[in-house]
Amino acid sequence: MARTEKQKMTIKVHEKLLLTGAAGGLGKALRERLKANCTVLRLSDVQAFGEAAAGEEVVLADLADAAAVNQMVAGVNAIVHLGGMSVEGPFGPILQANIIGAYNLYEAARKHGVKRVVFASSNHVTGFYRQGETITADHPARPDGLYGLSKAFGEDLSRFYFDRYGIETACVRIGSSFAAPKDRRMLATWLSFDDLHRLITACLTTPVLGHSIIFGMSDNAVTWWDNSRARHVGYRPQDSSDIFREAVYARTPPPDLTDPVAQYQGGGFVVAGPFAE
Ligand code: NAI
Ligand code: 15L
Repeated sequence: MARTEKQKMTIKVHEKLLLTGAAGGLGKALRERLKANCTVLRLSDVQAFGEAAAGEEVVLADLADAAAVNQMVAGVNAIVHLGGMSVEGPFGPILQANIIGAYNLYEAARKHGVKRVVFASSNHVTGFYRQGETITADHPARPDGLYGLSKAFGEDLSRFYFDRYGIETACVRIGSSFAAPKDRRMLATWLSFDDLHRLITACLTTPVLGHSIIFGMSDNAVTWWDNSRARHVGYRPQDSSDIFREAVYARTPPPDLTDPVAQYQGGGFVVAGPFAE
């Protein structure tokens, strides 16, 4: 009998799941949703975010602190890694949280025998492709800043840990995951919270994940990304930005096509910085 998407979202293949970045926007959106994917959800962040509820554990850890990350990972079966700097900024914090932090996370996964990771990469790994282009996971990275570069490092790092140690990773190049698209660009890049959860569930449950790069987007009519290289993941988006199109057009001016912000997929990130350290 064919499984429905709703049934599929309730499959628990992991006893204990670690969610990093739990205090952030997406961490908060996923906290309740991910309880369906495990028996115990371990939540972690560098900032305090309250007590553990039933079925939860809370472990505060700075990703840049290898010993703390090692403890954070001990005893989990899989990791959804959202923690880190999530926008363009000075190199110091990006280096600590996203580059050293990613290394610490994969070293801890290796030591503790964790075999599957969902890594929150970003569309800013390929932000310097033009908005009129459609790219696949096979297109070379064209990061649009230090933040995008740090995510490209995370993707390469995870590929190394797959090739060398067999740790499977889905690098989810999240587009724009918010309650609703904020501007015209996000009509192409939007990923609903429910589709994000569907995508993570697919990555956690597909029999063979390997090392996969997948663009994190809903079923938007306008898109710059082709996910055909990731069919084995089994992600079927069920939301679309299309229902927001009219309202977004009504409240935003037409794009200035001479402006790099409107020319490139990364939008405002392609002109952000440099920042003082
Ligand atoms: P956010 O900035 O709201 O949350 C990130 C969390 O990481 C924060 O709670 C922060 O305290 C934590 N963090 C930062 N440095 C840390 C460190 N050194 N150690 C431990 N924790 C640390 O970001 P958001 O929107 O929730 O995004 C989550 C992840 O998804 C990020 O990795 C981001 O780069 C990625 N992403 C998000 C997109 C979106 O549209 N929301 C788009 C593309 C990627
Ligand atoms: C990202 O990588 C950021 O984490 C998020 O805050 C958004 O700005 C998103 O990209 C985007 O490109 O809209």
